[in-house]
Amino acid sequence: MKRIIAVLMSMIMMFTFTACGEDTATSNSNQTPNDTEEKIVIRVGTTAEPDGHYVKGLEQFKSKVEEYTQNRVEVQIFPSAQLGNERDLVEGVGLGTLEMAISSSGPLPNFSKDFLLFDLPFIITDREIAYEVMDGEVGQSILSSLESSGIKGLGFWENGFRHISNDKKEILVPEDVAGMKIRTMENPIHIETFKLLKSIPTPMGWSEVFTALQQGTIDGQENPLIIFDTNKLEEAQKYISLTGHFYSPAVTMINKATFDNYPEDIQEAILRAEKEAKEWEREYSQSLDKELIETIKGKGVTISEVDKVLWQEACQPVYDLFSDQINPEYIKALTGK
Ligand code: EAX
Repeated sequence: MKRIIAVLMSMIMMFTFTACGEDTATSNSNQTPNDTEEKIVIRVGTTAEPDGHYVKGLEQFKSKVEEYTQNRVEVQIFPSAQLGNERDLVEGVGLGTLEMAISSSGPLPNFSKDFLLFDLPFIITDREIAYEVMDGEVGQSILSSLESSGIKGLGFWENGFRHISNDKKEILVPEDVAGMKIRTMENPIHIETFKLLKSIPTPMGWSEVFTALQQGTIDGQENPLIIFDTNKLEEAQKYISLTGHFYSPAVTMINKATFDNYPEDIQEAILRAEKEAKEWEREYSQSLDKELIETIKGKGVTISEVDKVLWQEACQPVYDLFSDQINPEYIKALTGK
């Protein structure tokens, strides 16, 4: 009897592995549907948490793509940096080992310098102007600069205005961050800006940040409130200053060769679903601003308003360090100057 059970168990194991293997094999190829109606699987990676704005937007994208393709496409969402940090995700999409990702624009200058535009401190203060520029010629030209890395940039979603948090003291004026170890994204302008503020910028992938905060190897970080809240940073950070020093777009992207291999009707369904999900995600992200301040205060965090003019003046010199790397037409589109 025992032998029969052992044989049955090994048969079940073999079947399970093979089925997953087939699924993985299909989802790794440059898929095109064929007569056997093989389902196209699109895996999307993100570092954000399941209850965050990226994943809620991706759930909109998933349901729309599956509806518009009559379920010939299945979208699988992998949150919480399961498939790696944002640089890894973008590299994977470029190599074609991952079909899609959504990433804050922060790491993207490592793939195209055009994205540095969005990292200039306080260059975006009005979302509507930002959306117009990102959805227009300038934004589309910046997205297409990813194609040399094998990536088709689909759209600019919203990460949001970034605020500084720390576990030492209330930060009100730029001088207050002097000497603090502040985690930044792996982005040259972010690093130089926090150096300018006489802090100690400490770039690292997102998945390492919570532990580094808990262990005290860094004193603070900077992110939109939704990222702070969905990553439970109140467990390691007691102060937030509403500096809004950077506005982060979040870019959705797909491996270009894989996308180009899809039949036209599936390409159109993906582009339509992404555009609609982008608009939904931007609305959702904006709607969170006020309620998150109350939610996070309710968790014992001190949230301080700051005089943004002081911060803007303190960060301004970083423009001179990078102006030769950023198309002046792009800066004019965002600032009018
Ligand atoms: O994209 O790394 C960061 O601080 C990003 O804002 C976060 O992963 C969401």
